[in-house]
Amino acid sequence: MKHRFDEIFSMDVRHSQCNSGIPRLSRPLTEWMVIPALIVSMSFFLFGDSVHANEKDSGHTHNRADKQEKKKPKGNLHRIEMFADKLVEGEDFLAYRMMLHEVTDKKGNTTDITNRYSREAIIPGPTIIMNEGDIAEITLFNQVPNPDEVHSHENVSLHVHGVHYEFHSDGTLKYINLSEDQGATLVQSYTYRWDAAPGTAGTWPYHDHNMNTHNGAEDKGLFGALIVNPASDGVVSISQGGNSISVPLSSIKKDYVLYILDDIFIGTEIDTLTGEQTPIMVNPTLTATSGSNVRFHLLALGTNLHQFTLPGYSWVEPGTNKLISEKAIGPLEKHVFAIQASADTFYQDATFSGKTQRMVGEFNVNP
Ligand SMILES: [Cu+2]
Repeated sequence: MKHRFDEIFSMDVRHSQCNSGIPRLSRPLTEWMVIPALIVSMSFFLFGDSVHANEKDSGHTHNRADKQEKKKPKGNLHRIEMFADKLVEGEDFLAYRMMLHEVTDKKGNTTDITNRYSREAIIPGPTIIMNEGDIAEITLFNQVPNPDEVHSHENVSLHVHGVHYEFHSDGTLKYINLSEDQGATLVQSYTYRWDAAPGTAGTWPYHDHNMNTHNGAEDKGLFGALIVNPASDGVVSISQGGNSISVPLSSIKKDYVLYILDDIFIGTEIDTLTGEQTPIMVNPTLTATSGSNVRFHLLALGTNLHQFTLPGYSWVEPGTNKLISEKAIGPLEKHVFAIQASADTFYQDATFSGKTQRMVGEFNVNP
């Protein structure tokens, strides 16, 4: 089934429940953005002021990276440069593009892993993979052409869920955080520091929170995923012969990042051995080798409720030993699970609207 790119974002993916703009101040995010607004705004007044109290502003206010505490990572340091760009084939779509990703370990050895990523701007954006204990310094450049013609606000940003960061790395506008615009302009990049502190393992979305509106141009394609793997000796649960068993994280051969929009799946397939990331676009065919362990990362945007199924397979409900073969996923929810690939099937949204809109893709298992 072919899809024109401009069909992709026919629905509203406004991220209205996102409590962004909340200075989280290294507080772990344990729930998906459901902190009552009152507590949130109170915490801003309590903590927001203290952050700025000892700040002597030199007048240079845009790239605040220099003001952020340069905490040494327990694990690796990731130095990342990304562009926010126009999608090559899309009329009015925007997308993130990876320019540089270097990883420096504790011994000071640096590896350039930029070639793992697509050279183009892609939707979803590059999947950033860290381990618990790692820190990422991500500099974002604004390459969106003619912003005044298309967009009412010229800043573009990165706002992430799940990991820790200081106030300056929230990626929101002054309109929300009452202090500063935390995004890249056409002439000034902006650097964010993400701390994958202990307890932040999981799969998290990141997205723009500046362009078009104070909620950002997420509905134009500016979103992606961050995977934080457990620090060491990580295990994942898979079902085998009707039981839940633990297998080492290192046995996972493929990661599938699947964003569920209102009427399509769109994603990236990652070969965990080489790290290579392949954009797989709309309702993609996923591939696996028979007998290998593979992991699904489902992230929902939009406003619809979905019922994810993978006929012939069951998997472990996260945090339990229970096996399930379908999962209801609502807006802004996520679901991560692993299986052992054994037979061809398909994945789909089994709700009525998911079926009528043919939200289905193949899962091909090769010998
Ligand atoms: Cu958000």
